[in-house]
Amino acid sequence: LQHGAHRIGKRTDADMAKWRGYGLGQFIHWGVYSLMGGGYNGKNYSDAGGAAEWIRSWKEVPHAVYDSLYKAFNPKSFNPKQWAAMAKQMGVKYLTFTTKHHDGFCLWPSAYTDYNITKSPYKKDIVKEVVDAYTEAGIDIYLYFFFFFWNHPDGRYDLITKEDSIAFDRFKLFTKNQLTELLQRYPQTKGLWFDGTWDKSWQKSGAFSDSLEQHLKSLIPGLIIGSRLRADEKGNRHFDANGELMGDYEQGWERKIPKTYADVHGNDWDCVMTIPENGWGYAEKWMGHWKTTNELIEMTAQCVSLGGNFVVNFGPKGDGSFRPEEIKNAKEIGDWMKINNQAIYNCEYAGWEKQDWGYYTKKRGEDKVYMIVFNVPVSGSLKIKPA
Ligand code: FHN
Repeated sequence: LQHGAHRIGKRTDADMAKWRGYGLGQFIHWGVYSLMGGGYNGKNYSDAGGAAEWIRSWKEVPHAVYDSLYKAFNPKSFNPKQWAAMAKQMGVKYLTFTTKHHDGFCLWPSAYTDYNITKSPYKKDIVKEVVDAYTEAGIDIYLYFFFFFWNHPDGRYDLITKEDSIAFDRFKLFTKNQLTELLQRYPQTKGLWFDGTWDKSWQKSGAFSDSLEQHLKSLIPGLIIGSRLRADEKGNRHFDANGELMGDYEQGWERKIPKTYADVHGNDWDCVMTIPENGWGYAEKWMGHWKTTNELIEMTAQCVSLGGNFVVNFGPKGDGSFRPEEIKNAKEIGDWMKINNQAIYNCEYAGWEKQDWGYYTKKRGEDKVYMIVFNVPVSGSLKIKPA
């Protein structure tokens, strides 16, 4: 394969070693969709099973209404230092932040489209404010970037005609320019978290995705990019035609956690998780069951026990404030992490047989195994079965 995996096995450099030691991260989905809170005209998109950040695709919402939301985007309660302080107290080591989602609205002053933050009443560079505040708090920054989006004239779901390919070539150049711009404007960026690369047009762009990855890594040596960016020349994503991971870690675990260590095939990976059952942007009405703090802590332990990182998503409101449930979760997770973070940070799969009472984690590079106990047996005794 010319555009398959260029490395077999894990990265061994210091930047990636730091990434695999994070344990706990924060995802933030924030954009003009946050102004709608998942509802329109008294109805909730979540009642129709829709994720709040996808509300523009809901038949109830006229595109003209959605596409003018930016004119009202002026988050009076947005305080990036407070966001970073909440994340710091929670114990997260990295943030993945949406620079642009499916609607294409850029939270930074992009030179490549007018559909950006400078055209809103807020005007200021939100990406810079978030990057600076979190970097100052000692939390590493990963920028989320959605590839395909609804309102770009050169976007194509598939490449059927010659005209499609000519237009999509323009779209690919636009994409490369925006990504170059992001890394040049925010050189503190440790990695990029790509999304929206599932369309046929992208599956047919394996060579471009390969050259783009190499270009981006030339701008920031050590840059970390997961498996959602690349396609190989046969249209395979995440894993190439030889079954090898294309990317520095597997990005397939979204709202689900591997059952066993075998499920991760020895790769680095992270799990990104919503607090409600689905929905990443702010929704006034959350979908289904909302995870308790204990459930989120157990998921953190479960992911680290299988060698991955756990990333909890927060969806700030259009005014920049958080839901009380999210503030409570962050505080309580932080209280737990303050006491127990040694069993999370820089830990890995211990290789011992999993027991019902909870999870083992092992300190990387040391002969130290932690038992994170969630279910104390009636017998009161904890069975240990070292390998
Ligand atoms: O469609 C998006 C969704 O809105 C959200 O951004 C998640 C986050 O991982 N990714 C896509 C769904 O897989």
